[in-house]
Amino acid sequence: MRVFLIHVRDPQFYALPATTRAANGNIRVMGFPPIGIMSLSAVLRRAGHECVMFDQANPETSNEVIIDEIRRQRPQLIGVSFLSTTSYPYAKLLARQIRAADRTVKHAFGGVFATLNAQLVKLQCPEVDFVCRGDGEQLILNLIDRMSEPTGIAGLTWMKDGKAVHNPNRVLERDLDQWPFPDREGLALDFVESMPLDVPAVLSMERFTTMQTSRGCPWPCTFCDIPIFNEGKWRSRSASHVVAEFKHLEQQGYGAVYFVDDHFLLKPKRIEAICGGINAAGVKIEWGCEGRVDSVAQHLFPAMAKAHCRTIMFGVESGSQRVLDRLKKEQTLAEVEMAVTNAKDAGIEIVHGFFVVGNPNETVDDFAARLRLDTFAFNRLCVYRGTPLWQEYVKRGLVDDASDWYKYFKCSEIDPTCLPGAVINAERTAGFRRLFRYKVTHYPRQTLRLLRRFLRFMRLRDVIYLLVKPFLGAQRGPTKSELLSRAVQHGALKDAAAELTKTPELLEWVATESHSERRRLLEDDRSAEDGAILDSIEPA
Ligand code: B12
Ligand code: SF4
Repeated sequence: MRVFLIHVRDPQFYALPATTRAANGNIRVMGFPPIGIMSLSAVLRRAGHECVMFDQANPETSNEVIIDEIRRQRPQLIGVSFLSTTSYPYAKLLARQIRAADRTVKHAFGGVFATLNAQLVKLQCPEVDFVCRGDGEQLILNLIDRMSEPTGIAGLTWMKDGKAVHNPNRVLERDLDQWPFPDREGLALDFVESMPLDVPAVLSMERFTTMQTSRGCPWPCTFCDIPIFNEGKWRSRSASHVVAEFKHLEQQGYGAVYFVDDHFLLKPKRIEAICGGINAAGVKIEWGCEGRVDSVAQHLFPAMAKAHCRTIMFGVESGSQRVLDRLKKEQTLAEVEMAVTNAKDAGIEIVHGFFVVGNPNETVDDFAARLRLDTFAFNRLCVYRGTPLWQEYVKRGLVDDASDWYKYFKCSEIDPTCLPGAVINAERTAGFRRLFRYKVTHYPRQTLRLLRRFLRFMRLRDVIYLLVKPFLGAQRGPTKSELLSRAVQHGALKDAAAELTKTPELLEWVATESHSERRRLLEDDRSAEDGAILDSIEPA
């Protein structure tokens, strides 16, 4: 079967480098590759299907170009993938155009937002035949086999006789090694990971790609929807499978890899085996990952550095223990300082901190400046449906689940317990100023080394932009995608939507599942250090 897979992107996250063509003729894009559709394409090709991918990060794949290709190549299935609430409006507009161009082609949505809001999305987008929930690899194969009668396909939401049918969830697949490596060669794009991304991850001008070595995170942070998407579970590929992909990538000419895992630093033995495998294979690719500051794998930071890990990103979130507790982050400020220090002492070149500002009950302080972080990002806390925070706001009457489900909000815009937006922006700018001053005076050598790395891999103009960007002042008013999100109103659907908004029971179930998953993981990978945190995961 001929299948089209389209990644709908949020335009603010991508840019083109000065020379937009690579030596092989590919367009070069600064950004992350669409690993979701690349994973599906690899599975489809292995099963003998023909698959054509489009990534809208590529400026040459506008909706019009895709529609022309649909008319020309007549695929039987079109899979549209988008990550989040912010790209839903764009996916919706594309879906309408596709349906207008071809009345018969089957059309499916997938990704995190579609999964968490499947029935509502199906209701609001009649032009989409199927909403696919959760992992897509086996699901898309099943769908192709039984497209005209999808009754028994787990994980599918579809329409039968005018009624939305919500097939049961799929049983979460733990064997991730069964899937082929993502199809990175099926798109004529070369990605580079550098400015002007908000998060300069591995920071290199080498050919860049992402890899997913594990899925999910069993923690309860109130603002995050990873736990609900993964039903509170953490699943991983084996170390040997990951190392084999590293070898494959090196052969393909990649020089930098970033793991999109939600929590890479979870299982020490697996990390040790991955690092040992990379070294044994002589792979020189530089890589980066994300993890929690309370990781029990910190003794492995030196081994990671030796295996060319250049970047570790931590979810620091806040310098106030009160705020961390309020966000149910289950981490202490001492753990933050310890993790950052351990990573720097181990020789990790870029240690990055994600912060959220505009939290409920927040005050401002200088914690960020005291940390030995190299780079940092301060994002305004936003609330998305599917998170415990959204549910709290529903209870407090700050959002209406039935009419707001496809929107997202900056917390400070709707929650009176947050500092006002203007104060947050002023504080953020002042905070950056203090941070730069502190870095230059307390860690001059570390700052200089980082600057040298910037200048080695980025154009001077981009480096200057990176440095002055925080002081340019916050953008006023809602962003384009916020406006679009709010413009796709369907008042008539509100009552039907109210029937379908049943997140609370689901959230309680996910919390229980997360808890037992953490126990399972500890028992699975028990080591001296693991024992120390067994007590800390008892429910409060
Ligand atoms: C990498 C990443 C990014 C990259 C994306 C780059 C890219 N080209 O993909 C960047 C940095 C750009 C980014 C930006 C943002 N992100 Co982001 N991001 C992620 C992250 C960490 C990993 C995504 C990923 O690559 N997963 C790996 C692939 C293999 O999985 P996948 O895409 O889900 O695909 C699988 C299934 O979903 C399914 N599937 C997907 N599509 C389809 C289609 C069909 C037809 C089928 C059958 C199946 C299917 O099959 C795939 C294989 O199993 C996720 C967290 C997460 N774990 O998902 C957050 C996440 C998706 N991001 C999130 C957010 C909020 C954002 C931003 C809005 C942040 C901001 N403040 O601006 C922006 C918006 C970006 C946008 N809309 O395009 C939230 C979404 C929450 C929500 N409900 O909206 C997440 C869940 C993080 C979180 N903690 O909450 N992000
Ligand atoms: S630790 Fe990170 S990925 Fe895990 S639930 Fe919290 S914010 Fe989400």
